[in-house]
Amino acid sequence: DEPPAAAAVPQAGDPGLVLLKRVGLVDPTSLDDYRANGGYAALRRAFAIGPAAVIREVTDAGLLGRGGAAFPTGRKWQATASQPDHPHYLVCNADESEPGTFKDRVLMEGDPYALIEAMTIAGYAIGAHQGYLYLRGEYPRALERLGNAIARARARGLLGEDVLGQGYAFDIEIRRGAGAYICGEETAIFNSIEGYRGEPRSKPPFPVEKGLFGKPTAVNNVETLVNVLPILTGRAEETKLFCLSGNVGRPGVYELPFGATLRELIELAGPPGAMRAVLLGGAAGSFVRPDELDITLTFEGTRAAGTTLGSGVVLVLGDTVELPRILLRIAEFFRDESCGQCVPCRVGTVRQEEALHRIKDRTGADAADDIVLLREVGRAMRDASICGLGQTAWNAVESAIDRLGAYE
Ligand code: L3W
Ligand code: SF4
Repeated sequence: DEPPAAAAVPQAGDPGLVLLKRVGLVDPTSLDDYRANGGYAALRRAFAIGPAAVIREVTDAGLLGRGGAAFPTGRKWQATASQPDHPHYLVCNADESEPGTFKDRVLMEGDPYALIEAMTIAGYAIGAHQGYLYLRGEYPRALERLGNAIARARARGLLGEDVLGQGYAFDIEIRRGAGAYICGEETAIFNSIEGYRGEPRSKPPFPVEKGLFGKPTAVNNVETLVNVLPILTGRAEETKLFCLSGNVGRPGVYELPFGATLRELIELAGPPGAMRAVLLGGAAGSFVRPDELDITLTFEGTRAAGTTLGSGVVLVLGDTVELPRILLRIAEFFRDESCGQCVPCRVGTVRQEEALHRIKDRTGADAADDIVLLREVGRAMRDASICGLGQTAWNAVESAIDRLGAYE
């Protein structure tokens, strides 16, 4: 089912907005409206400066991937562009399944042409002629709007054999996920598009070398791609989207310049109530305490504080939550979503959930043995799992034990 409408944009019209500037203001079905509001200026500039200069500008801007892992986008594009093997492919990861993440949905529903333009620029930069947009299956409105945007762009020569009359061929196909979290993992996306089970592949080789159909592929998150538009049109200020939810007055997607603190973000949603903790980075992220709200919301700032910015999830837990139940829910999620391909994750996620069940109502010495077990299982999952799901399945539980004193 489509998630509930938590994706309000409380800041619509704020002049500080860069990525969300058109969301809520333009008609997302109208190509003319998009063009009247700055649309396709970035693609024109890309054609004017050429693919190498596009990659250089993205590299110089220091753009880091927004899907959670913060890999440098320019480096990824350069590595793909320089591969001698052809064809090259572009894949947009729009699977957005991290619990608490709904920023890409807001971009795709509110400003779909921006993603189509950004994918065209990325395809041009890496020398691809085909792009795939792998869309979360539970986003029917995004599907409709993106499908409409692609069709209109094609009809107006902005996709197809000769984009903007520049002799460059590029088209986009939408593929829908079918509800599996693991299909947001980049190599599982390749398998899914190729018609196989959505199971991750071992890396290396990285997708830049052997990706979709075994060919050089750049995979980028929606927000990452949309960032390329302001980079090419000279809007230098770098911002980040945050998905604020839980015990806050106005949940939604907020856009802030890098450098704001967690406290400042939470206060945008109204005066905060008493809180037990904040989960940063989603189910794969970690908890922080209410006395840690001065953490700077940058990739480095969150790393220095022993947590992660992840995909931008900020889930505020009020002081009445039952933490053991939340942890059990997270563990259940990972057990359910593990693809079962590798032992540490397939078995570890089950053992983690069992241990959390046993200690749900226990504290202190009564929980100690199972906490030792959780740590051992967690270490095995982190060190030996094939993909990010298993590697991060213990993060939130570990942080609840170590930072929040769960079960003390
Ligand atoms: C070329 C190398 N490319 C790495 C590429 C790699 C990938 C990117 C990041 O995601 C994160 C985790 C959670 N040459 C390369 C290279 N790459 N080395 O860089 O790679 P990696 O492996 O660090 O991470 P990943 O497996 O892509 C794991 C976060 O994702 N997460 C979030 C999930 C959900 C969403 C959502 O719903 N929007 O993001 C869940 O685990 O934070 O850090 O492209 O190929 N030497
Ligand atoms: Fe599948 Fe988990 Fe292994 Fe990833 S870590 S490949 S989800 S079993």
